[in-house]
Amino acid sequence: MSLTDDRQARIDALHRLVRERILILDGGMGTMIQNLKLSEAEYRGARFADYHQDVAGNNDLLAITQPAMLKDIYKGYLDAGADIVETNTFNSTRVSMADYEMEDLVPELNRAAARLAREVADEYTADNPDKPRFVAGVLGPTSRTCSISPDVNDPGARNITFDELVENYMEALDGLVKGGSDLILIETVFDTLNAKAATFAVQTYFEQNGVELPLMISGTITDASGRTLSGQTTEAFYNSLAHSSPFSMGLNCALGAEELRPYVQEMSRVANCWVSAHPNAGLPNEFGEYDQSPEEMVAVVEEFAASGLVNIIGGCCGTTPEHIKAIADAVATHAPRPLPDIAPACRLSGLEPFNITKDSLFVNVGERCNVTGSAKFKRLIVEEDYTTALEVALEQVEGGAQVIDVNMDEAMLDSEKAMVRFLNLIAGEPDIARVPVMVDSSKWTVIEAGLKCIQGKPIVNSISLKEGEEEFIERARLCRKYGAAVVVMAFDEDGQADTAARKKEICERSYRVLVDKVGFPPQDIIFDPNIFAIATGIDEHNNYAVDFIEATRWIRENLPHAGVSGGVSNVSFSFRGNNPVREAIHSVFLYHAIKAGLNMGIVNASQLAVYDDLPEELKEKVEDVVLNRKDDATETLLEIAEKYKGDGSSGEKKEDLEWRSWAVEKRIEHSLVKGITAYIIEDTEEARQRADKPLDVIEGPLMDGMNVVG
Ligand code: THG
Repeated sequence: MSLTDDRQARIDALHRLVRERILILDGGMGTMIQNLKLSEAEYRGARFADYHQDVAGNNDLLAITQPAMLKDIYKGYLDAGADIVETNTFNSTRVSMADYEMEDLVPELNRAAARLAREVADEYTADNPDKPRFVAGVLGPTSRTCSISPDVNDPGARNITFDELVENYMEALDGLVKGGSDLILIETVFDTLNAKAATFAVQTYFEQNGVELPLMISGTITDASGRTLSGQTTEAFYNSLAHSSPFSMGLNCALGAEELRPYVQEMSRVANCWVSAHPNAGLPNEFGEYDQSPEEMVAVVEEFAASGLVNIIGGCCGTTPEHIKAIADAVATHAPRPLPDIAPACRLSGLEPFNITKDSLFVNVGERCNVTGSAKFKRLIVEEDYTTALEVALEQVEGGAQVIDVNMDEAMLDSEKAMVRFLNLIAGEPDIARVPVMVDSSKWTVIEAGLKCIQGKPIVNSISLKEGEEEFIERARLCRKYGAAVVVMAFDEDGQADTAARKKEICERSYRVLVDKVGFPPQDIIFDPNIFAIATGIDEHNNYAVDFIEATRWIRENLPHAGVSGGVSNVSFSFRGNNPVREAIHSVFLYHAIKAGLNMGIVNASQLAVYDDLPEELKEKVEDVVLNRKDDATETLLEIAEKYKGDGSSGEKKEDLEWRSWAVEKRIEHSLVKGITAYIIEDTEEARQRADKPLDVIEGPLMDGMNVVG
């Protein structure tokens, strides 16, 4: 398929016009149809007069049974000044049409709805070629949610899968495109995973058919919580979908313009594309009706334009041609929002955004939800004790993990199933789901199954050149389509890189393939130049940490915007059973690697020792090992290691309360560094008693403590 010349010309005009002025979207369709108070017979029309079930309320059916009525609504909006009309296809997907047993009508409904909008738009364009009118083919949210459980007793349950949604959207898209849509509008998104499936379908459809239409995405902030129904903030929502390179992102429905404003402002601040808003006519009254007048609405909406927040504006529920006319007239004199200058950064999300910018501190990725890295976690998953397994995730987030790694690679498990189950359960725990996930597996099928469960922007751990360039490219493309950042291992057809030279060579080659051939954004690439165990007794291993650190420095200096990560606990494997020494090795290793540019690491987040707190002797001997400074470094460390062993399990160390005898400032610092909350009230109160004013406590000991944490 290729676009006709006039459709391509319209798309070109759209790209030009959006820079010149604020574009006007039409207003409410559902509420306009409701106002017509159509009878069952009118919904049915002649064609479905004998249909076996009631169809009143199936608004999308009107594209077939009452096209003239829909055309009149469009004419109202086009007369009011709308540049873009939306197809009446909010529910024209198989899952939604199942309510009326009309699944098989889906192709026809989409095509008919788009054609109808096209006809009216073309009439207006023909009358006034200086004001071309556009048709946005609408993909609605469907009646199912891909990341929310329909069953209160089982938060991990789902009544639709990502693949089913992709199929639904592909079918609808075909009708929308063939019917003549100029743009695709994924709107009223209340579950971002549904929208990710829609963008996946859009991209697949474009690839398969050799077409490309501008894509608009519009989310819905459900209520005053400022979140989508599936729990994301506006910026998290943006981060989850930015990979689809949309023409615009914005918000619609649920709220009136006034309530929507803070979120439109947030979108305007973060979006590297045009911004749209189509709010409701206020909040519904006690009868569920919208009664905000055009004058009232325009007073708020004009300020959006005056403040430079929007590029495309229209209305949703309760808005009428009068509202749209008032809005179009009011915003005509205001300049459109210019595209902001947004620095490239790895912008991840869970329920909340997590941006890794050039000023970010080291990012802790929690390692404990790993069946090969934790005997306890493995037991919980094998025994299907997911409730306790979730606690492992929560403890890490509370202990400072900013991302959580999830790995289910274990021969005894159905890894795909365990990955899906665990990720679906996490999605229902806001205290865990607020952070992004790192999907860790050596099997691509497990990674892909995981990606289909994540509404945020995750990290894939990992891809590499191990199986050659072709497979690497294919997987990188898929990661991009699912909207994930990637960890790229320093691994190629000849094996894992161990020397600094091999690490650099493979990372550079990987970078060039990703950036030049795949078009992968470099800020979404995180290299892992392999952290191997040191002090193993094998001489060839002695320089592993140095090689890693050197490669890290080179990557950060030579491969712009890419990050570097690694599995930190690997480095100390040879001291298994002696946690204090392992933690000292991690601490020293991180101290030097972070200085060289390591900006992320898979770590035991709640057990990171502070470099400055290490006993001098231990620090020196560990440093000899990590930096490979002395031939007998390993032997010397082994000799002193026993002394520091303690009971070997620092995770369950008996509480040592010696620090309670310290000065109050030192106690507060200790609590902050260790994340101890038990004494914070009494300690800050003591500090307050000694201070002149309460603010001095914050600016004094609390900030001093935070600086040590930093
Ligand atoms: N790079 C990338 N991903 C990775 C690794 C890497 N994922 C897995 C691993 N390496 C990082 N995760 C861990 C997790 C736990 C341990 C080490 C690395 C670990 N566990 C203890 C042990 O095995 O002795 C604890 C065992 C227990 O509690 O039962 O050391 O390098 N991209």
